[in-house]
Amino acid sequence: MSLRRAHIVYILFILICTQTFAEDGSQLWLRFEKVSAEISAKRTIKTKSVDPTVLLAKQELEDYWKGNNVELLIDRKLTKLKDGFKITSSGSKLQIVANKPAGLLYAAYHILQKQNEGAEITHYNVEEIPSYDIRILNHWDNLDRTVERGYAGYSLWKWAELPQVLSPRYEEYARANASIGINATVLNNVNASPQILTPEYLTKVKALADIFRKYGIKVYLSVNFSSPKVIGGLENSDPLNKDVQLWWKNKVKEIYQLIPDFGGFLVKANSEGQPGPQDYGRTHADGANMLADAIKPYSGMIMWRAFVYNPTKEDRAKQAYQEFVPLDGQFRDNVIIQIKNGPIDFQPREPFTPLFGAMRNTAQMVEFQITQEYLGFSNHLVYLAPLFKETLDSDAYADGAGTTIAKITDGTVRKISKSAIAGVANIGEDVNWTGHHFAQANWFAFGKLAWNHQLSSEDIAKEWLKLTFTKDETFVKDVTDMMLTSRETVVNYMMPLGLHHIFAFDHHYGPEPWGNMPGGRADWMPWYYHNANEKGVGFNRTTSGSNAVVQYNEPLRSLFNDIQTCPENLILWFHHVSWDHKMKSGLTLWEEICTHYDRGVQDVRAYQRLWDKMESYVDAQRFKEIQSKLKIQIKDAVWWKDACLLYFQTFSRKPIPYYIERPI
Ligand code: GCW
Repeated sequence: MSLRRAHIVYILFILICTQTFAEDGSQLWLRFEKVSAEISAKRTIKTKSVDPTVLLAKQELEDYWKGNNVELLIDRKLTKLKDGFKITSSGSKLQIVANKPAGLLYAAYHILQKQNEGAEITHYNVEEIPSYDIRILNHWDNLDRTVERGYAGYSLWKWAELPQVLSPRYEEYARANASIGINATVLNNVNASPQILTPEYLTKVKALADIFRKYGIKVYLSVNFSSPKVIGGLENSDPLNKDVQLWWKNKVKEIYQLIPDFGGFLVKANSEGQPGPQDYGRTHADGANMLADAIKPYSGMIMWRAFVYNPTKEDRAKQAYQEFVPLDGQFRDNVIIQIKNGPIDFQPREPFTPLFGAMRNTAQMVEFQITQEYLGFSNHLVYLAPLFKETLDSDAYADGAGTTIAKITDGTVRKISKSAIAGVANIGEDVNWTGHHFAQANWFAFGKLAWNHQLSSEDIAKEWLKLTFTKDETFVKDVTDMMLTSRETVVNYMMPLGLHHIFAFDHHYGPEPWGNMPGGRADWMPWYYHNANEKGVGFNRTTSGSNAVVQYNEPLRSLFNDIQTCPENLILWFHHVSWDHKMKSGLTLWEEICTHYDRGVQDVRAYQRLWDKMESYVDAQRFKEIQSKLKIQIKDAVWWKDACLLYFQTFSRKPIPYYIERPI
């Protein structure tokens, strides 16, 4: 071999190695092993369908399925399956039946994931019907590719290049979503630019929709309520104005001509400065229904957000309920009210929003935040399944005991024409998609819970770890424990016992309980939420305070209202509590606060030690990157502890217990 040829061979070798062994996290949880030619010659994957989604399911199985023969069938009568599936084994083959093509694709990923876990799948019988009809990501991506509250780089959508240039990541994104059952995506920020509805952008949106379709994913758009005026040149955007109604009808028609399976619109109206129907003296129902009527002929949906609050004298936590409950029953059946899990704003811990269940004749859906706006961005390891489940499993007592948020929103207790659940995406163009390798688990967990809200946080964590890292038992057990406690850990070092929104102004990263801006909006100031003074700390939302408790059904109302029965993890959410108040532990409130902050710090230190022990189980790149992130997390945890305790101490005037880690 000439020197030159040897050189080329060597370069090729390096390229192949880096391709095969690149452990940059770009493959997410999709690390199935290709089957050998020998295995694939031994079994058949059959289908009569020529639907592109079914053929994709077939291809995935051809490539990765090591088991016996598989037959993929569509049964148009089995509507009760929705887009789920049924797997039965008969003789030497698996038969997979679905009502919709996407069901077969989900089944394919299901058995590939089970195969990875080492499950016995030769005799496998299972039926899966998804908890929610629409399992949707909300991207807060702007058209200039910045991402509001995004911590994984710029937006995946390269608007300037679309529709001519199609990044391979569009398809990888769709595949990752399909593999966890996500079937819808809102491409752009709820603080929506009207430009998204121009013909120029709609052809770009179409290009993405065309890629996602095969993966069973429908595209939705956030729309700006003023679009008729801003890009349509109309005099106003009043929902009762006939010209405005016609403008939306035509716009919807234009969209469906390009994208026949377009999902619908997501709307943030009259919230944080966004335009809306109230600008014209109309209600949220007037606005939502006008859009709903325009999109109804195409079976489209309107997701109308309930995240509204104004700088009034009224407690911010009460405002969504006050604005929306009087409108109950007035919304069209293709409108669904999208409600954040907590009444303030994606805090480390909040009680559930009392609006859930309070609107008896209006479809409602939960909005979770997967991106970690208030949880240390993509720097902190925080596994969110426990947070999601805490809300879904909360009993709202809307129709007596057992009326959980899950059952209210999935259509079990109230009929809903289409049920839905949304997660604000944590995805960007970072090589590993989410900034922190462990943040991938939150994307995964959202999809898994949207598919089946009965799954446990633990099972989801284990499945993700096995797919993403290794099946080694020690690794899976220890790292699962770390993941499961990580949400409580962040609550402890940021905002224990129901404290909330004491973040640094605007960017929401570090602590700033002292934050104040003369003349600024009170409800954007941390003291509005913590109310610390010489007597104590916390927001009095009881009957003697803002009376937010009244928005909860009994027995919760009384439970939260009484300091003796209020769960301690929410005590400062509902009560202004004296520094000397005796907690269940026997400590005073002040000591208890100190202890929680310290525990948060100690637990992150324990995660560091644990992760160090995992070095031999993980590839060097991901090991080091996670190790480095934990260094940021511990620095931040100490910062939170010191800042908050020193600040609150100026009011409590009590010593910091000796056992709390120094320096403070
Ligand atoms: O959480 C707050 C964020 C805003 C966001 C808003 C919302 C998209 O700080 O950045 O805007 O909520 O949910 O509309």
